[in-house]
Amino acid sequence: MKKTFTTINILAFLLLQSVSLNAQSSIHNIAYNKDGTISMIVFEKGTSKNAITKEGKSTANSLNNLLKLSDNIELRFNKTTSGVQDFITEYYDSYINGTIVEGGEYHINYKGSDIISITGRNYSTSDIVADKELIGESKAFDFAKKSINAKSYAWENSQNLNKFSKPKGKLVYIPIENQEGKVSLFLVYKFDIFATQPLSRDYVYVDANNGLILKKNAIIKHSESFYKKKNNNQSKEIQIINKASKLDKSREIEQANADTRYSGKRFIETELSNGSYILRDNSRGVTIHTLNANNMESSDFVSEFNDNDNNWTAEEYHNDKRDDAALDVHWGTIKTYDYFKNTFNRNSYDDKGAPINSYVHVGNELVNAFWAGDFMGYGDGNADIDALTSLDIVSHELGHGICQETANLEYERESGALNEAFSDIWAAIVEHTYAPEKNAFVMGEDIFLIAPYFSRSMSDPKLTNDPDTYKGTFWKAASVEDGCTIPWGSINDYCGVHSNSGVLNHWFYILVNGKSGTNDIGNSYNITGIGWESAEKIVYRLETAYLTSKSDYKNARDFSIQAAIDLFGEHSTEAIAVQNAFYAVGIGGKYLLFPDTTSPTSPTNLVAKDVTGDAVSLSWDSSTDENGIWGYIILQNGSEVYKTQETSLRLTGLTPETSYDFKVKAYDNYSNVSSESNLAKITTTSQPKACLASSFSPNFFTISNVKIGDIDNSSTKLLGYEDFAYLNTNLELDTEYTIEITPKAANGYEQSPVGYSIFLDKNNTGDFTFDKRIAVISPRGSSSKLTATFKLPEDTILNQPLRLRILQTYNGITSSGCIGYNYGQVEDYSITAKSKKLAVSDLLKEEEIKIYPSPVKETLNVVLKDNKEFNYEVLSITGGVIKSGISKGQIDVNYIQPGTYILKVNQNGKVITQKFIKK
Ligand SMILES: [Ca+2]
Ligand SMILES: [Ca+2]
Ligand SMILES: [Ca+2]
Ligand SMILES: [Ca+2]
Ligand SMILES: [Zn+2]
Repeated sequence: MKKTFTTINILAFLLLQSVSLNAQSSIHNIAYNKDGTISMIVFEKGTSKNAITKEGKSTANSLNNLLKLSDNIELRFNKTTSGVQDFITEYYDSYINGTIVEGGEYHINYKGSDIISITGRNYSTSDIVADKELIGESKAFDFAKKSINAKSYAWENSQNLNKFSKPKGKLVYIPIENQEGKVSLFLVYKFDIFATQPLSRDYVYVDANNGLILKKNAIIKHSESFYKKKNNNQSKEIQIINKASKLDKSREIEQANADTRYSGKRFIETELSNGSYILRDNSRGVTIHTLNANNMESSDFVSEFNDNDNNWTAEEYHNDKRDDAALDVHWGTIKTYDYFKNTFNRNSYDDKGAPINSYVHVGNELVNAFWAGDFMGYGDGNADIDALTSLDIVSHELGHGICQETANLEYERESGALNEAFSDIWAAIVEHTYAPEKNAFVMGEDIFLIAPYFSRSMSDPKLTNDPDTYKGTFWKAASVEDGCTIPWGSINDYCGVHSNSGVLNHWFYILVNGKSGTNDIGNSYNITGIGWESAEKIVYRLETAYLTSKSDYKNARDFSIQAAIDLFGEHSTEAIAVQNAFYAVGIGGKYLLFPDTTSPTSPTNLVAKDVTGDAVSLSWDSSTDENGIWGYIILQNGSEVYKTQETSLRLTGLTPETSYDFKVKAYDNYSNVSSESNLAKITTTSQPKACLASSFSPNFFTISNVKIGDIDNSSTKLLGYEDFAYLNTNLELDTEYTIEITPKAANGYEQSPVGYSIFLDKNNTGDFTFDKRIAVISPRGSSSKLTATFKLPEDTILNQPLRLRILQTYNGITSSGCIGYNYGQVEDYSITAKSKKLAVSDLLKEEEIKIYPSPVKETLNVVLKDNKEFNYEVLSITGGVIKSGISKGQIDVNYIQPGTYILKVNQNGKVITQKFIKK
């Protein structure tokens, strides 16, 4: 299923052809993203960083060569971070013509003067679909603000101490997923929109071309999924403005006793201020400050928690307001800070000593806690769930801050699930370190007063309906192809981030603790854990040195094995355990002591169908292998033409009226190839290859059903172009037809104007010029069925399948059927034109003809008044010609299947049709 990166030296060799001599001799191995681009290069041990850098500075040119980037992608140095030991990581960003490409980051890892590895992701200029700035920043801002639709915003609030000014839009490129493994770059304005009523903070991405909201990326990250917990109401008013405290070393620091709500008696550091003690700690070289948001009851709503004698007792604070929750937050924040400082010498979440401010009593019975970009907020909970301030929740939230400043995993889809998992993993580690009596491998056990008495389990994610196997039971749709179109917090939990995190959570549990069992995809395993200390080092290195914002589970697997190798050596117990624990959660092959040299079984039941002039659909039954299947190779007339990890595909680019042979082979996880499948043969039709047309971002609008003639076709895929040209209907000239189109819009886009242009390739040449447009539907909302009427053009070629193309386009119609554009979908069908119906005067009168018998078995008798020859056709009920010829009165129907037929008689230009039944 997945390829291990330790066994791909052949590919590494191919890559060397284009790399400078220095780097050539020094590449150890390479790993790939699902789309085939390079995700990681690992260098031979002892490779000097001068192999790709010059006097300490990376030369962009050599990086471009190594990573196979196109010339107009410029890698710019962003920052350096230091890890444990003498590891150093440099972060780079991609730019195209001076504009940053979000998600196009690379990390280069060094140890002393040696280069270890490069990881990252490439989006190339060939992916750009829209790079025109047409709307201007201020209009873009209006669209962004409208999309949030809040009552008030941080920059409008007089309390904000000038911290938030009206957000400025930044022009950036962002990749948008179209279908699995395929993305397009869009030029957008990016705004940081911080709403205070109701609370939300997102990066909002507005298409610079037309103002459509392409994407939101949550800056505020919650401990709980909104859609999972029913009784959670985010719409209540919340106002929080971070009043950041400045570090003032002159202040006096006191150690105090705190009777925490969930962790018993603990020591905290406080500060004497105006005669009483407050929850502010300046003793660590950063300010850790815990404040009271007062459920928004006071007008100056943020205040200090105060105590007169610095003995914060349960008698004083274990009250109905749950004030002691603040002591858990303060203590938990201090301990999380200490953990990262003591273990990794990390100074606050940003490693630059940023103050850590927390607000308790946020909202009214808010059943959530959150990280908001530079502070944290905690709700009081309700009757079922206590205040969300337990140690694991506090360290979870601060964990989001660390992720934000390092891997910065995008909070959606698989990267968002990794982001959530890192927070849970840090929560487990901090809890294990400072409160070993708690259950480190479950989240929220201190606060859940109702079953199952916790929110997530890392040892058994299935207890809360979360997956423990990649794409196994309870896996939530994460990709567009899987059905999660647009990531949306309240609708789909940003495509399953709080649920799919279960897979990495369970990986970490197995890595620490060990486990034996069989996962949802049938991998059986028996793993000895490596313990907390080694596991946490690997996790830290994975997050801070290797992962980038768009990384997915495959990347996490490949990179963490390398992180373990960096720390503990190749073939070390730790590196093997990392690989095997990923195998246990369904990602990649297991570590093998002796290489796998056995081929998979060959694929069976290869079927080729839905043939047009240039395309065919292939499907087959999957192969098996003791160590798992990586993918399949398609052979066309004996040559390899395509690779896929699926068991079906639509193959295009064929030549009309040509015979083809297809076969399929399987690869295992270790590059062993199976023998060939059965042969599937086809001959393509006469329809020529058509000009290209596609929407690049069908996430927003698609065509979900088309009815025309006998065709009634529903489709659900989010592809920019769907080829249904293998579906044909007969239409007659000079007859009015109705085409009915049912559109589908993503949530929130139902009212957006979408138009339709319908083209017919009436002379079968494969293009769709303006004169071939036969109908349009002007732009309108996408919530109901739409119709257009048309007649076939007089000069339409008769009696052969002709391509009919429907283009669904956002905010307009199109004069050409051969275009690529942003939003909507293109679908092709076929029609066969038939000669027009004759006028009544041209028809034979009924008394002029007699047909018998009906039902008929062998010979149909036709008696015409004038007893001469006539042309006839026997038609199926759908209009297909079964038989035709010239007769004087008798037609042999002996070999026709039983059923109802139409006899069409033409005598001297006069035509009549009559039904008959064949028994
Ligand atoms: Ca006291
Ligand atoms: Ca816990
Ligand atoms: Ca094998
Ligand atoms: Ca469709
Ligand atoms: Zn979270």
